[in-house]
Amino acid sequence: MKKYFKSLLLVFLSSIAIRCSGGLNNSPNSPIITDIPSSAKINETIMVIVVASDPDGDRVACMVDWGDGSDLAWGSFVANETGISVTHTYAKEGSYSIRVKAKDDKGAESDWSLIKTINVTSGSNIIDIEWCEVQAGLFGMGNNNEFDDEKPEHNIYLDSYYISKYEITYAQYCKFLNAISVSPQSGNTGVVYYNGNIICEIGYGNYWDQDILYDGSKFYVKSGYENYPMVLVTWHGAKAFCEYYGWRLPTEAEWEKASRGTDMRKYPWGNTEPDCSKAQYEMCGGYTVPVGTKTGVSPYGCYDMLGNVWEWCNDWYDENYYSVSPDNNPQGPSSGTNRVNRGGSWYSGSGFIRCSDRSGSPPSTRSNKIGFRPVKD
Ligand SMILES: [Ca+2]
Ligand SMILES: [Ca+2]
Ligand SMILES: [Ca+2]
Repeated sequence: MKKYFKSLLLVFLSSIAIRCSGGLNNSPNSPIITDIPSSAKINETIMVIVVASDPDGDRVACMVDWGDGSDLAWGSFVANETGISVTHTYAKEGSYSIRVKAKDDKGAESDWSLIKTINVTSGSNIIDIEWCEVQAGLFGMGNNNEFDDEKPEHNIYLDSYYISKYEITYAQYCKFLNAISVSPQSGNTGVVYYNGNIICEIGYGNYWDQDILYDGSKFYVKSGYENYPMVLVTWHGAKAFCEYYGWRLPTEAEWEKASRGTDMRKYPWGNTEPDCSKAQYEMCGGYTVPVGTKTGVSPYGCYDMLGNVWEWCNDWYDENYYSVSPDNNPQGPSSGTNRVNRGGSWYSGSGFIRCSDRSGSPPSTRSNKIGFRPVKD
């Protein structure tokens, strides 16, 4: 009996010894990339923040796979759960997948982290955008005399920003499609996916003469339509374009201020009714026209804020939002089913050709009446 206990004790002691010598070491968890820019320029130093944790509280080191074939190397060990900043520069344009792995100071390695994507563009401004500056300050938003979703009129303060003078054109969007190395789903036509979302549709059909086409390796614009506004682009596609170049979609408030300025005017040009010299809408016949053709310019110098194509905004659409909106840089409701469209299109009757008119569509909508324009801070 005594001997039995003695051997049990020995087993127990030896298991402690194994523990102390590290025999039961656990691998670190796969690290988390907590901060990464969505886009960068060639040769720009980018910084990514990684956090690695180890179940045993061991010191940890990380290895980053930058997705561009550069050598993999372990960084220095730091204390468990420390934010590690790592820097890199890319030599070529492209969309890169970044992932990270950790090891603890006993040599055990984690799995790779979830992948994050970064878009690297050439140092020059490869999409030529003319920007209109909108100064910081208050403006009156909404309209008490029109549809319910425009009520109540309310004052909003916005920080300064720049908005594109024109709607994004086929030529500009085509450049983007070629830069991100995607292709249409069905051979040379159909929808185009990027990062899991449909971003646009090309080869739309016979009645819609204008289009982007695909020759099997590159996108190109059907001749003569280069300066027509990009359409059949989803909210995801508008957003992806903006983010690729380091810009963003306007908030609904930013769109409205850019279109009407600060004096509560009904139209970008003032309070006189629209006509076909000022905007492209239903009365004028035909479809879209080249951006900047119509003369109804806004107080900040923007063209086609009304008509030609509706424009995607970043916000979710909520018809009651104006009664609960914060008065400082509102970002829209936190959830919804439709994203905001503003300004009306070539197909809209004059009642929708007003700066305060509001509308929305599901973010996956592809319409030949909806395009967009970007903003930047
Ligand atoms: Ca460990
Ligand atoms: Ca427009
Ligand atoms: Ca409306």
